[in-house]
Amino acid sequence: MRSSVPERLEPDAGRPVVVLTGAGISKESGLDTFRDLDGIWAKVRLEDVATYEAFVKDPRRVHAFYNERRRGLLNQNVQPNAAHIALARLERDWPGEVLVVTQNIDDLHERAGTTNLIHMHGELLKAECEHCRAVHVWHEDLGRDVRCPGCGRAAGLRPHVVWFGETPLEMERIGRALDRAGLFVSIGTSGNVYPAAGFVAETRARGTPSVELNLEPSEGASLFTRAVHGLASRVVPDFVRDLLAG
Ligand code: BJW
Repeated sequence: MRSSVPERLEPDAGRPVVVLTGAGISKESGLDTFRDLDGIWAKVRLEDVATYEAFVKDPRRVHAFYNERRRGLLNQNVQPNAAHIALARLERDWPGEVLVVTQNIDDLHERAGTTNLIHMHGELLKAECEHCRAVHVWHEDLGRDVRCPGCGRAAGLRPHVVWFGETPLEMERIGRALDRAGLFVSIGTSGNVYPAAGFVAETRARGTPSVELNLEPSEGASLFTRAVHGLASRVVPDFVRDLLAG
């Protein structure tokens, strides 16, 4: 059987494998993507829910948007799929470091068993207090009347997510990992949103091999060393199996 890992991609275990994931990896778990025809931005304008300005203008609307998505994520039918599970296996069985950098705010990578993980766009199951800056694990609906369990003040809690115009989380750690990476893998992301969309160009400039695993060619598809297009639940387990087989 033909390997899905081309020869040029066999990475040095002394350098990290950096995996970027996006909404496409969670689609088969029942969570919507953003820019597909049936995606979130087809139902709601991003300017109305995914900027700080929108939150200041209409906090009830923004809270309602994230409350609905939080309830959806906590639905028992939403579970990690074969792609999340394969990445957890890669971290467990690969002889070197595997770092998963996810743009997703769901917790499906953690639930699958991935531990070396950065949520660069935040986490839906956390809330941040604008008064005391504390971040709390949060599974309930948020609203203006809810008090921060840390400082006790109302009207300060917001979803712990990164909106347009805000700085993504842990960028220095991501930058250091990309500098050292022996392989960059991008899964289920359309390549529209920066800085994540620029990671492939950064690694390419250093001569680091890269692979895209996505349903269709992303915006940056031509920059990858190799691309495999198909459902994440199929192409990711195949890729991980072949990488581990050497
Ligand atoms: C499947 C599949 C299956 C489907 N199997 N695949 C001009 C130029 C450059 C940059 C800018 C610019 N103007 C403004 C900017 C900056 C801006 C930006 O990028 N804007 C663009 C729209 C141009 N970026 C920002 O503001 C960011 N901050 C920033 O840049 O700060 C400055 C800074 C940079 C660096 C260091 C320090 C400071 C913040 C971006 C915040 C993004 N936030 C959101 C919403 C919040 C979280 C949430 O509510 O969930 O994050 S937007 C939304 O898009 C969400 C996602 O994480 C993000 C990426 O989406 P993703 O994951 O790619 O999803 P889709 O739907 O686009 O793609 C899914 C893919 O899966 C598709 O290709 C499908 O085909 C595929 N797929 N099913 C495999 N089964």
